[in-house]
Amino acid sequence: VLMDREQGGRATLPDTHPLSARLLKITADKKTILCVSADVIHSEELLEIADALGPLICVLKTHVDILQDFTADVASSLKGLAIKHNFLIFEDCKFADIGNTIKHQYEGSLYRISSWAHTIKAYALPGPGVLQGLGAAGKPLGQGCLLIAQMSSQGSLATGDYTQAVVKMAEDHIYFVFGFINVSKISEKPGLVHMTPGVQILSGGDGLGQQYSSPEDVICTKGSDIIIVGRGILASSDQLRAAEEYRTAGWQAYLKNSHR
Ligand code: S5P
Repeated sequence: VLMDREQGGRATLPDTHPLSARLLKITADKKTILCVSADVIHSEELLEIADALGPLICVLKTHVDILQDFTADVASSLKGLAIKHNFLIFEDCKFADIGNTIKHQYEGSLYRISSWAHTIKAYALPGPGVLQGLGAAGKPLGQGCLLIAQMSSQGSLATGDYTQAVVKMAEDHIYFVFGFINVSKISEKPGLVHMTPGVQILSGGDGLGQQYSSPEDVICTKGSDIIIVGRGILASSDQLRAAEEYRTAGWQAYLKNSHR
């Protein structure tokens, strides 16, 4: 299994983005395919979650634009925690504009996202200029980008031909794009990582359009690589125990899938 992920497999292929390679190595070393989505509004809580759940995750997903009290110190603390616990930081700001505007949004503003987030995600809708804009700022820093190819929400318009066009855009820009936000596996390129939100152990929704699938369904049936879990963990009275439950469920699904 580890051979498949790290040595003989995906991580070492010549056109695998260094961030894919790093992420696949982290999953193998820490035995976790869990990305926690830390959607909280206070920085202190964000840092507490990053420190407490850090050992159990491969990626920490943030939404800095929902924090009420973001400062540059929060970003440097997050960076420190990512090194301490060996995870990647994924800032989930929505980039969907012309290249020039999103370049400013990415490297500037209060947040200076390109200086601390290993990855961000972008919509392909505006065309490849999105990747030129983001790449101009992020590539020299070694950062990468995920493209949103499908969404977990009910009635999403990101389906069919649109999804196929996103896959093509990703495959044409593997110097910067290293994976997808997706519902199911959509590319056969081994260097591209598939990350799926809308994951809870119990299926259902949130009444606002979110739809949940189980870790087993996401990994074994839909063929994704990484599970992104927010409220399944955050809303628990014991977040550490819940995170361990999702780590185990995800890892068991991964093992089951890779032994097929
Ligand atoms: O299609 C998507 C894409 C994303 S990035 N569906 C999603 O739910 N997300 C994000 O994943 C969403 O913004 C939130 O941060 C997280 C899911 O949170 P949960 O609490 O529903 O697990």
